[in-house]
Amino acid sequence: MKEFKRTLITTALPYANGPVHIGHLAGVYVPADIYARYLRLKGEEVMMVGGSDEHGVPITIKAKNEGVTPQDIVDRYHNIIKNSFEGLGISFDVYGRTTSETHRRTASDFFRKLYEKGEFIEKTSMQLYDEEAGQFLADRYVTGTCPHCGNEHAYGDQCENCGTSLNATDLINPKSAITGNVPVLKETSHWYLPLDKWQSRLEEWILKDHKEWKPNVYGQCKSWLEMGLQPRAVSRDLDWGIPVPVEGAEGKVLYVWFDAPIGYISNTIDLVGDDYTKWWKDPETRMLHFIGKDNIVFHCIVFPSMLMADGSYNLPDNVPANEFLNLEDDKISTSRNWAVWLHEYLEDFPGKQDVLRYVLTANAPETKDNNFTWKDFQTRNNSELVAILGNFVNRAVVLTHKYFEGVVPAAGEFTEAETNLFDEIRHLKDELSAALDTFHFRDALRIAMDMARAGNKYLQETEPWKVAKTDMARTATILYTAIQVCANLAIAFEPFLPFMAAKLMKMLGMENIDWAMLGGTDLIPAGRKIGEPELLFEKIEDGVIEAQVQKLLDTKKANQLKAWKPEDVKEDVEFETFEKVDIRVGKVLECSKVKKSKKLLQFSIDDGTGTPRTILSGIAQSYPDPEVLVGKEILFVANFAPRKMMGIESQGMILSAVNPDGTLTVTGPTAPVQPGCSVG
Ligand code: B3M
Ligand code: ZN
Repeated sequence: MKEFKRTLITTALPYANGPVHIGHLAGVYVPADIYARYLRLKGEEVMMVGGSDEHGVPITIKAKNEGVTPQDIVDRYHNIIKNSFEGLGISFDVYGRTTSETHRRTASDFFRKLYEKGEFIEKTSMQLYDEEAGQFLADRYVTGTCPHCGNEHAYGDQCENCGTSLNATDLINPKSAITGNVPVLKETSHWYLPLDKWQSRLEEWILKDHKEWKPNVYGQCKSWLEMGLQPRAVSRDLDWGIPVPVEGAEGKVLYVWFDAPIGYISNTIDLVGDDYTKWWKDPETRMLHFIGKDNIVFHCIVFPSMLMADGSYNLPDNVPANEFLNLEDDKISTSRNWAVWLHEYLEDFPGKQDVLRYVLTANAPETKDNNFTWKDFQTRNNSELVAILGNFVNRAVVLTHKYFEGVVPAAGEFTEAETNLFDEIRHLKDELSAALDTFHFRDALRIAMDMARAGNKYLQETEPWKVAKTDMARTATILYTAIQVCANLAIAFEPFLPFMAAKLMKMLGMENIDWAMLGGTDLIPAGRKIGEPELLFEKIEDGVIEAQVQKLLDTKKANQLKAWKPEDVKEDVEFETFEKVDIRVGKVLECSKVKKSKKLLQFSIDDGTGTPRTILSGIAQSYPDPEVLVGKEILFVANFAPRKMMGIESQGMILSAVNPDGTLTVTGPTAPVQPGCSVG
């Protein structure tokens, strides 16, 4: 393996169109933070870069829906995201944003250099255009059916169902997200990065030289490469983004996926200025991208092609991408509000940052999608953090206070029990380091927990509370040992549970720790007075969990009602247009199924004229027993042009509500009304 001098850790830049949730954390930020903290403990030179991704269509759509500017949206969410990361102890060395001036300049320069080197192809093509909105429909401005998996809600840049990256023109039955109209094709010209030019170098670099990458990452790259790479547009016809910095490019901005990864570079520059070259161009720097699985192609194929086109940058050494985390067996979704939001968690669970970090690591979706449930959250807290880790430390500290007034006693000669215990800790340290070195954070956490288990077992077997009755010298050795194990735990857990580690270090009077100390038998000197015992974790009661579950149930309910989104609303009509529809109240005289038709019901209605009116309505499947409607007052359109169906003339239309499950419910007045009254 190649030796490196320093490590640059990048973490996917979350879109500033919403807060971050547990899915982001489990997939990207918690593992990246564990790794960065681990390297720092080893004394390595590390930089962990993060920031908000503030361009792209979802942000402009959100702004439009709320009637505010895109800048308002990104200002709001950038701050929420940044503060909540800080709250959880994600130890970014820099957390920037892609609307910064440094970023605009860096991304423009990057584009210009490639442009001047002739690395782009300029191509005119037909793109989807919404005539009514007067706008090209890039990326998320268009939805339609995915040509690969048939998902009807795929976006113009990606299908979230099968993960395929798409061009808007690939969609079947495309629809504008702005007006709902069917778009037309209109000519426009854009700059393309010819990924095909880099195909063979990418194959060599990934498929031959990086066989050690995680199978999910390697596999996705392989299938992309096997499909054959195509040129990809790196500009868009939009007014939110970084203007394409060449002449004649008015109205065009850089594609968000072109500028966002450059954000890693800009944010580095924000932190260290010209020294950024050390982090990005020195071959002795190792670069790692921590991302979720939906970002693999951009970090393994597209961004590396950009870096190769520039020619002066390093390529990532590894891209330890994770799969997805589900919430209570359902896909996490920002738009459906199906998530545990970090900023809300921090409010609801003050002082419990480490519990979330622990649960998300224990359930990290490293090799396959995984699931977060509140029940599991409670169990892991109560039966692991409290019962194993917290319990061990508490016993060691409490007993030291009880028998030695809180002063670490001097140990006598170690017996086999102590030697075995420290042997085991050193052995676990090796396993722990190996797991962390290879990004197996779940395993790593389990191994760290095994150290606490070993401590508990030691106390269970040596029983100092009994020994103290007869042999204080032996008791001293046991508690000296237990305190050393506590110190080891503070080190081993620091990457995972930094808040707990800080508290424990304070209790033990430890100032500086590093990974080399882990496994030590004399970390806390005899004679040191340690702090009062403080609980590291506390039990989480059922009521607290039930409240969180209830919150989710409420969301589910609200989602069922929210069968439509604000952007689904039809276009505005004037009163004169509305007035043209003659809606009236009728009373159902008869209602029966139309023979040979699965869908139609035949109504005879008292419409107030004295002559019953016949109306056919396609609601039979929702009313297996149509009789129930007889005598009911309903609403109908009286001037709906007469239509003949199954040989019967229908003189109007019955108004029904469409339920989220597609069934129909006939609507009517809330109190008795004279048949024939007009509605308006
Ligand atoms: N903002 C997509 C995402 O949040 C995108 C990542 C950019 S990383 C350069 O999934
Ligand atoms: Zn698909």
